[in-house]
Amino acid sequence: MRYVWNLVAIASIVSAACPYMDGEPALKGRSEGSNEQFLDQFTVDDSDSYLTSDVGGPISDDHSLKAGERGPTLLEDFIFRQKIQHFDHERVPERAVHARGAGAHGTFTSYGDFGNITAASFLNSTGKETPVFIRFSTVAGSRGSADSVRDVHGFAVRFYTDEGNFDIVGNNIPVFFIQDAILFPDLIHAVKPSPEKEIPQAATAHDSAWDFFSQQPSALHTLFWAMSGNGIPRSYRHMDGFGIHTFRFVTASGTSQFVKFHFKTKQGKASLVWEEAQILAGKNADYHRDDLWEAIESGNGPEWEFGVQIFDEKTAESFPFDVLDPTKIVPEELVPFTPLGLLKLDRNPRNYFAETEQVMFQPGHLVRGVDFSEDPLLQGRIYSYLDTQLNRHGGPNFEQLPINRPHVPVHNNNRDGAGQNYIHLNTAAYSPNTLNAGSPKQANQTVGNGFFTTPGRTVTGNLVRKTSPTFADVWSQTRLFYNSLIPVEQQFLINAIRFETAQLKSSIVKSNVLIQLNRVSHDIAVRVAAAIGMTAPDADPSFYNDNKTAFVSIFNTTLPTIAGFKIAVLASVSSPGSLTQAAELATAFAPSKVTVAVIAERLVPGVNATYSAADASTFDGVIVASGAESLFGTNATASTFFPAGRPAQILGDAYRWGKPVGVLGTASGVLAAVGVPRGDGVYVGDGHATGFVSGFEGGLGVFKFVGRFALDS
Ligand code: HDE
Repeated sequence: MRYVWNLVAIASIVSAACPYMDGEPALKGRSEGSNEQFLDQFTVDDSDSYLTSDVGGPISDDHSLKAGERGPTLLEDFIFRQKIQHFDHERVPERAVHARGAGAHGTFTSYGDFGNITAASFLNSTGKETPVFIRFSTVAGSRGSADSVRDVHGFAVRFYTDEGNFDIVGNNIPVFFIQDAILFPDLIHAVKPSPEKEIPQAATAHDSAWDFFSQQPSALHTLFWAMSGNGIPRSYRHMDGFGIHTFRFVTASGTSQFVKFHFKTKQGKASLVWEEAQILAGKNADYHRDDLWEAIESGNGPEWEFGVQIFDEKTAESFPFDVLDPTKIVPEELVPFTPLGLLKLDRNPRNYFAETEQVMFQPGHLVRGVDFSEDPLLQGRIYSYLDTQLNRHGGPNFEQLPINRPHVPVHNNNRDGAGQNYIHLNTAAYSPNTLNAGSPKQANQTVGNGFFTTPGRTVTGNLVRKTSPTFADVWSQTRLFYNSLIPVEQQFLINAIRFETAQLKSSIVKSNVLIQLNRVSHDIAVRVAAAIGMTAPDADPSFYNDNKTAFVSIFNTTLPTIAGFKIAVLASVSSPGSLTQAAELATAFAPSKVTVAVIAERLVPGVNATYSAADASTFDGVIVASGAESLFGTNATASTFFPAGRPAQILGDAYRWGKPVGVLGTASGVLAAVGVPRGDGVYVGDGHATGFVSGFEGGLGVFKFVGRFALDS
């Protein structure tokens, strides 16, 4: 038997767990290593080992202990009881929101020494590296729901800094639905499936959600972002992250400024279209999870530039909105983005449960140099995460789980509780004490590099249950967002609202929705009303503005990289030439890190997937190889290997969903057969792939050919 916790690992666990050992804490400086190195000490390697009981003795567990071969199982069978009991307790409560997600490890590298704006140590020198773990998620769906549902997406980042863990528990949308944390249960009850039927899963296309949105119009701005492409990103790699709330950066000497945290994707922002996203939810419910995993495994780990919008409190007073209101962005025209460093994900978790499921982020995981603002949504979150995590873990020691442990020693007087990992040696577990020479000592701004609240941060006021009047205008920025989209994005947004509201049963809710939409734009209200058999209210220009901001549109840019994209080459086993050409295409696309999946009737060497399994929604572009044309059009050979018309459907869907499509050599005739007109994003090549590939790569960078989508006239 070999239970592979090697001695070195055990020694480091002991020293990690015993922060009161003689001399320097053993883990000091470990944050310079990767998360992988840190987590190595907790891994279990079962290779070449015998099965053991939970307490280490070798056993066999493939039969229960019975009284006779046909007799009942005996109570004395501790092996049976241990195995079944552990299984019975395998699940922990899923997250109350953001249950569905995927995570990965990486590194943050600071661009410089930013001591002039923050005392945060992970930003105090050029090139300083800090391990990170990110978890992406959707909000409303259960743990097993599909990745490509329309939703706000979680973007939670943990920095394992050398002064403790710092979490930015953000989203991919820079604003939130409500302005006061006390409304969160109301929002989530309205959005989650109906209590009696538990329908629909992971969707807001139902009455209670829109009832809440129209009664609580602070929701409009976020709702508009969610109904736009931001609600259905191409992947986790293709979205930005935002801290949403205003926070403070504080320098070591105590001067502070407001900051908004941003993570800007280096892959470019990209979005699916709605029908594609819906079909994808059935064809590959794990699409985003897969994409992230594959990108990292193939060395194309995603990157984000981390930075802030930084401004002093006096400047904030000059803005026409309140920066404490989480339904507002600070347009980058008012305060530009200051880049601080680069975040790169480069390692997948080794155990989903231990790492991704057990990671517990908290807005209250702060480090020296960062402070809260008075945003009432943020204030409530500081409580909620700790509380819900106690429920998920069943006790207060979840911070000791490997994925949650800081990479620096923990010294405090918190003791005991279920699952206590540490063997505390200090018997004077209180402060002040003399019996342990006063340790652990209080640390603050001047002593011990301690966390400190911004000096001079003041609040005054009567006790009230009210929203600040400075939070009242919830329509102007919703319109600002809409104005800033290109026409096709506006159309997608309107179509999304049409799709959702057409499923509402209550005409009162529908007319309340129109009242609110009309306060954003009469045009939107009219266009939605037309789809749901209602009449829009009269225009109310007192609400309207023509302002625009850059940086919010998704569809008007070309992606800076296509690495990690996947294209399908449609081939046929009855045309060996088409398979050869598919293989040549795979080689030709390899330098740009685009993967080619060869699709054919059945699996033979060189074929990656069958027509019955493949779907356009899972590819970023589709090419028909020369020789595969017999599978298309009215004379297509019937096959028992795939549903009738599937090859043509893959090509046609790819075109309808705005993707680049291509045909080579004798396959060029399939365009007409499938009804795909020649035009932007349709690439026609000769029998060889030469010259064709670079054009197609350009098409992948365009990503969506927006001219193919209809606009309301
Ligand atoms: Fe959360 N949120 N939230 N939220 N949130 C949780 O904490 C909550 C809000 C966000 O990948 C829960 O550990 C309240 C805004 C993310 O593990 C819970 C309010 C933003 C994640 C909770 C908000 C977020 C959560 C459930 C209103 C963007 C997933 C499990 C005041 C800035 C983190 C958990 C992960 C998770 C409460 C609003 C982002 C219930 C009360 C605004 C990314 O505590």
